[in-house]
Amino acid sequence: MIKVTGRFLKSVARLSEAPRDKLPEIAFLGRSNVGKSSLINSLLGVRLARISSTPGRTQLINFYLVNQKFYFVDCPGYGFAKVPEEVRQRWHRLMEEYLESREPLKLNVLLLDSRVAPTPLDEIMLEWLMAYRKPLTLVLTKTDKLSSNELCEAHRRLQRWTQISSLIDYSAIKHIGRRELWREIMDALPS
Ligand SMILES: Nc1nc2c(ncn2[C@@H]2O[C@H](COP(=O)(O)OP(=O)(O)OP(=O)(O)O)[C@@H](O)[C@H]2O)c(=O)[nH]1
Ligand SMILES: [Mg+2]
Repeated sequence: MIKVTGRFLKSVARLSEAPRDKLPEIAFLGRSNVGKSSLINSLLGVRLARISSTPGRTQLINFYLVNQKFYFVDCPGYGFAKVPEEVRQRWHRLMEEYLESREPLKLNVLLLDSRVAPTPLDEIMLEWLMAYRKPLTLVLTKTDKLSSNELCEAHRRLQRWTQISSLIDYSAIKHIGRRELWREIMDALPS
């Protein structure tokens, strides 16, 4: 088990409010309810990030300081139908600016729900992330809900969808994939 300490630092609505200490950042992205906050809690071994059964709760970018050395960045989810247009546009501006220009950002972790096919918005997010050319890891979430056959099918679906080979099966409930994802994160951090 990797020993970690995490603490919530701040939530920001504008990039100008983000930490200025230049510590490396690992961003967790994906549609609302995909399991970003749960995954962060699983990685940290504590319930720091707020989890809710109501999608679209996290509208701000949340920074968690890990081991005093780097940040986990819990990004606001996309694809929540009930979000007003103005909020959607604000999300777009904030995330585009963050992903495009954030120098300390070292790794993007894109979460996809193992139970459903990637959505058109996942497709756009993937294209965005590939265009920014930062290291990228894909994570299939909630795999505890699938049988092994269903999980194989989810992998096949994803292989048809993207050539990206860095893919980790995760369960935030059973902590499956934790060690593997930590390895990717540690590899992405400057030594
Ligand atoms: N069975 C199972 N449920 C999960 C897992 N991860 C998350 N969930 C559930 O999925 C729901 C959404 O989880 P969150 O972690 O809040 O999702 P999120 O991506 O942070 O959502 P937003 O903040 O709204 O964007 C909650 O009810 C979680 O308990 C998992 O690995 N397995
Ligand atoms: Mg969340």
